[in-house]
This record gives sequence, C-alpha cells and structure tokens, in this order.
Amino acid sequence: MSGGLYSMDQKDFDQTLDLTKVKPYGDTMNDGKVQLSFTLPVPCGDEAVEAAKQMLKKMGFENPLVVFYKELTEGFTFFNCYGSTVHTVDYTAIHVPKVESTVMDMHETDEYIREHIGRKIIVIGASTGTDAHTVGIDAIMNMKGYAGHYGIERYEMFETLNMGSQVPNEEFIAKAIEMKADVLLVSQTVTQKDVHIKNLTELVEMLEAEGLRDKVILVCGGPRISHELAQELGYDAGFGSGSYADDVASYVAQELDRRLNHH
Ligand code: B12
Repeated sequence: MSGGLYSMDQKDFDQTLDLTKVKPYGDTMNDGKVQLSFTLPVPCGDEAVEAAKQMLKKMGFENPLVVFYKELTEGFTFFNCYGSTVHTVDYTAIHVPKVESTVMDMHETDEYIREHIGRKIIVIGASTGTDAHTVGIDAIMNMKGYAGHYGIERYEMFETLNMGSQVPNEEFIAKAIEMKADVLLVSQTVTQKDVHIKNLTELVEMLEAEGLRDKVILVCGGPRISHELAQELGYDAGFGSGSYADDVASYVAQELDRRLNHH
C-alpha cells in the first residue's frame, strides 16, 4: 500500500538513528526538540519574550517557542520554552570512568568480607568543612537505609561511625587515626564557588602530610561528584546521585581485599 499517513511520516521525517550524531528526541527521530526553562532579569512583556527567543537562537535552537512566561517578581521574567537544537554529540566516542567492582547485596558483601578479610572493616563518614547536608551520607550509612537499600551501619561486617555534618578535616583525620579506620567516606553537596573542591583537596593534602593517604580507602560522594572528578582530586573512588550503600560496601570490600591480598 502506498500513500497514507504512515508513508507521509517517513517522507517528512528523518527516521535514521546515527549514534555518531545523536540529537534530542521529541516526537520524531532527529527532531532535536528540547524543553528548557530560565529566568531573565527583565520586566515581563513582549520585549521579554523576544529577548528569550533571541537567547534561544544564540544557544543553538531553531524555531524557538516561548510556551509560558510569568513575572517572578518585579523586573524578573520566567520562561518555559521549546526549540530544536542544531547540535549533535558523538555517542560512540563517549567513555565514562566508573568504579570497577561487582555490586553485591548486604548479605553477599558480609559473606565476602568474612571470607576474604576475616574481620570487620572500619568505616568513618562525614560531611566535611562547611557542608551541612547530611541526607547523602546518611543514605549511605544509616541503619534504616535509603530507597530500600540498608545503609552500611546495618551490615554485620562493618564497624562504622557517622560523624554528621560540618566536620572539620582535622577532626575527621584525628578520628580516623583513633579508630584505625580502613575507609573514609566524605560527602560534599554544596559546590558554590567550588568549595567542594577546596574541602576535598585539603583532606587529601592533610592525609598525605600525615603519611596516611595510602593506608586508607578514600571515597567521596555527592550530587555533583563523579568517579572521574574524585580520581582527579586524589580519591580512590567517587559516587554521585543514585548510588546506594550496596555500591559503596561492595566496592570497599573488594578494594580492601585487593590491597590486603595483593590481587
Ligand atoms: C535538604 C537540603 C538542605 C538542608 C540540609 C539538611 C540536612 N540535614 O541535610 C538545609 C536546609 C540545611 C540546606 C542548606 C543549604 N543548602 Co541545600 N539543599 C537541600 C536539598 C533540598 C536536598 C539535598 C538532599 O538531601 N538530597 C537527597 C540525598 C539523598 O541526595 P544526595 O545528597 O545527592 O546523596 C546521594 C548521592 O549524591 C550520594 N552521596 C552523597 N554523599 C555521599 C558520600 C559518600 C561517601 C558516597 C559514597 C555517596 C554519597 O549518595 C546519596 C544517595 O544516592 C537540595 C536540593 C535538591 N533537591 O537536591 C538543596 C541544595 C543541595 N542546597 C543548596 C544550597 C545552596 C544550600 C545553602 C548554601 C543555602 C543557603 N544559601 O543557605 C545551605 C548550605 C548550608 C551548608 N552550610 O551546607 C544547593 C546547592 C547548590 C550547589 N550546587 O552548590 C541545592 C542543590 C539547592 C539549589 N538548587 O540551590 N539544604
């Protein structure tokens, strides 16, 4: 059968997926459609809408469309917009460094530690420096767990201390020495003015100065942390959004086994 709606779709729209030139998908392949929202510090009105459209064009969006706008407060206008991006990315050239370990559940990890380490692994955690966000480190450590995943405190083969938030690096290190910690877990949420980089780097430098850096497994985490960034900053591993205690506990158990038993 020729003609009809289906063949018209095929004629009018590019159906080919080329992973070397990936574009956002709206409702047809390669249409490049993006929804975005932003605020401009200008009074609400026709000029504001025109300014938003010009902004979209400069960002690389064709057919810019402002579908909703509203004054936030005097002199500020918020926009919801659509546009088709002219840009593409080469998906085939992407390489994202990831923590290399097999993710096990709580019982498997406990069993692994009993078998390979033969004693409890000592872990201390904290949100360091000025950072007051505790939910991330609690999600990883807390007995009750997070999103159905029990935290490390619940594992039989971990001895843990969660020091909470705003812990100065000096105090964190002093506790690590006192407890003879195998693993340090550092949480950083606030990234304004790169304060997380400063806190994280300072800890590495202080551990090096104490001759402790190689004696511990140093792990950081937070919503803006990637494994790549963590390694750049001198950490053994980094965990971002969507990580669970299972990921961290499995990694730590396997890494300590590698170190102690020279795999
Ligand atoms: C709750 C909250 C607060 C609470 C914190 C209360 C508390 N007890 O934690 C309060 C009100 C105190 C607060 C204060 C501030 N906040 Co606040 N806050 C949030 C909020 C709403 C949720 C954060 C959260 O709990 N997420 C849930 C947890 C589970 O997610 P997570 O932290 O990413 O953790 C996961 C992973 O990242 C990872 N992970 C995290 N840590 C670790 C550690 C290790 C070792 C490992 C392995 C993994 C890991 O595992 C976790 C589970 O998957 C976010 C916005 C948002 N919706 O995200 C803003 C947000 C984080 N806050 C922000 C800001 C700016 C602030 C303030 C500076 C505001 C101000 N001007 O005063 C202050 C800073 C105070 C300070 N000194 O740190 C910004 C940060 C922006 C930035 N990039 O820097 C955000 C993003 C809000 C925003 N959009 O502006 N905040």
